[in-house]
Amino acid sequence: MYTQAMDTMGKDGDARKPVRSADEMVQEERFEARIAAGDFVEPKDWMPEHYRKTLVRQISQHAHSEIVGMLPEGNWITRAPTLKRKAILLAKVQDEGGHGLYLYSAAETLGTSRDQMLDALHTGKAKYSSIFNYPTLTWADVGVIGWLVDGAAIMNQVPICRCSYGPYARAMIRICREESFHQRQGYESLLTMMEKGTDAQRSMVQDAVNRWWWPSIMMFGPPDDQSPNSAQSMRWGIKRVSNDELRQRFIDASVEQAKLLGVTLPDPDLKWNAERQHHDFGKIDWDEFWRVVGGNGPCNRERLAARVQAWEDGAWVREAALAYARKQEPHAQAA
Ligand code: FAQ
Repeated sequence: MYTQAMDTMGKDGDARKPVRSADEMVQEERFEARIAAGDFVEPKDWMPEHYRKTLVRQISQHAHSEIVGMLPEGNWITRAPTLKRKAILLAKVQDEGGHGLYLYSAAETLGTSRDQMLDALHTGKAKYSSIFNYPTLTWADVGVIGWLVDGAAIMNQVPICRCSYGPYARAMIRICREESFHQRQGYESLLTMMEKGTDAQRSMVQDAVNRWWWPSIMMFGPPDDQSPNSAQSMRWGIKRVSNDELRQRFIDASVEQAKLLGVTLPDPDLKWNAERQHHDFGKIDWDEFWRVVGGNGPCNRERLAARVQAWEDGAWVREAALAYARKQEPHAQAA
């Protein structure tokens, strides 16, 4: 019982800092100095445990978002209106799968295995972006996901190319280039429907914009004053720009793009504020956001079930790959 007084390591939720050895303090000072100098941190470098955990949390959530994010659009591959649109959509959905794989690899360099991360996803312990729990009801949803969802993703992810953790930053450079193509193809698909389509197609686009606008601006996460991870992540250079600032930049950019497209954004309070040099916007329904993040959005159960099913269906591939690797071992040893 008395040994409890010796528990100096600081438990979860305990604000006390764990006691550190002189060696650790020197390591931590060196680490902070490298962050301050803008150097990259690499997998074998010493890093504080909390920095490692924060990165695994964010990168694995990001990876899960990419692979769950394949589902809403994947739903339309067999129903794409032309061969050209089908080829574009196939490539886009495959790209999202590739992003998930780069990101799982980046997280693995921090000492967490892909199996551990996937287990957390499949058992509902891990988060993934709220946006992918909404349904894709019409073909216009596919264009709107490209325009708004990929657009929001780029706005959030370009600053991560300067993240202090090298493997994450490098993965983000390629991801952002591909996301940029995704955003353009979505916008171009909507522009075609708006300029050359029928009245029914134009109202289909407007309906999709009405349904995706608010969830898209929620993607940036809770307001800064309710974002428990932001302050430390910004100090460590994991996040470079705050949730609210990115949201504002995205709204300002989208207003102009909506005008060119000829659609209305579904927010009567959206207007230019000359003093702030930004657009003011209406109240975001944070209750809806937390409901979706908490597992009770329109498609949460369906999305998770689809990922679990894919994992189970792939069991034979994993078994075959392992059996093949075992068969190669004697050859490798002999060589
Ligand atoms: N959904 O303290 P903060 C894409 C959670 S990829 C669900 O502000 P943080 C590509 C947050 O995790 C889209 N949960 O957290 C694509 C935290 O919970 P925790 C994904 C959310 O980490 C396009 C809690 O709320 N992008 O779209 C969300 O500092 C089209 C408190 O929040 C990334 O992951 C949310 N929207 O900031 C694919 C980018 N927001 O972990 C297919 C990298 C917040 O403490 C088709 N991630 N939460 O239990 C980030 O930049 C950050 O992690 C944020 C959140 C900004 C998402």
